[in-house]
Amino acid sequence: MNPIKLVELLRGHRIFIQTHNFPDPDAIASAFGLQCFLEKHGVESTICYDGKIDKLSTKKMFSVFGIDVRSKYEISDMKEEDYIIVVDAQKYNSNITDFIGDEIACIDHHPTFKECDYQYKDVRIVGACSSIIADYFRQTRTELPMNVASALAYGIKMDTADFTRGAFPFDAEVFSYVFERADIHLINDMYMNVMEMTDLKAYGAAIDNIHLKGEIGFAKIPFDCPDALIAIISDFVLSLDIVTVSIVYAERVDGIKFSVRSEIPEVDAGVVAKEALKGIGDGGGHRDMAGGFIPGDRVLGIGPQRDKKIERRFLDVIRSKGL
Ligand SMILES: [Mn+2]
Repeated sequence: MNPIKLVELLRGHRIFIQTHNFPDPDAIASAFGLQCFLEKHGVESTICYDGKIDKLSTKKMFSVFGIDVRSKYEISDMKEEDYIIVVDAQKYNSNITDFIGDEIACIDHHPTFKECDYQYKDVRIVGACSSIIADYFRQTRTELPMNVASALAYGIKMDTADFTRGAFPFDAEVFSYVFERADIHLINDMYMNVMEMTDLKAYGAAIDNIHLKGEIGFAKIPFDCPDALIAIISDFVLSLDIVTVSIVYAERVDGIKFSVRSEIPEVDAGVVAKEALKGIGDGGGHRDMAGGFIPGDRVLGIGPQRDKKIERRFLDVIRSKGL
């Protein structure tokens, strides 16, 4: 897609850039990069999201890179005719709130589950949404400020787990482009003092509760825990030498939240999450990383020995794939 077409489409309208709910570093960096790109071409925009930003590392991006984002409570004046550009997500996904404005554009790197007629659509299966935005600057030779280059570099690093997860040569190419223009101190700053005491408690609970079924590692966090942290703990369980698939879940007031990881080609984490939760909840995502949820009102319906039943569902699906 030609990003200049997007700029032309937006002129004369009020523009919102919306990330998925509970935005992660790639979502924030993509939105910030796009906002700067549009501004360089004379289009003002506001970054917005629903949900909470629970990770200290994500919040820290605001001060380190100088990013201004608005929660849904701060954009209550959005109107139907306002334009929304969805980044790092797609309309109709379960992880994004349908705001009143008109979703006319989508820039994302996830597979499409439900088609939507955007006027501008740039969905490429690459390692990070930040890579696509970085490419906009590269393609069009648009001036890329140092703080924006640094944020994009950080977004690419985080979403690809330093090029070890879902990364393509494209991600490395555009990374090299932004890294040349970045301030290494800003990027390094993002890696310091980002662990909170609550993170440590969740790690502790997961370590206490971890158990293995062959190469499959399960861990339950028996208390409220933000999405981003469950995901990090799932990565942590996967990092065990004997684990190739990890399933970590937290019991929250609103329901049970899952994070699934796979490092082997036979097991598609997205498919496993979807099939294992079929009928009691919802799940999906990438081959290597996925999420899922059982809403609170469905949790009671699972009945006694809930953990066993949940595990059984995952084991049955994974074993049917031949593991
Ligand atoms: Mn992403």
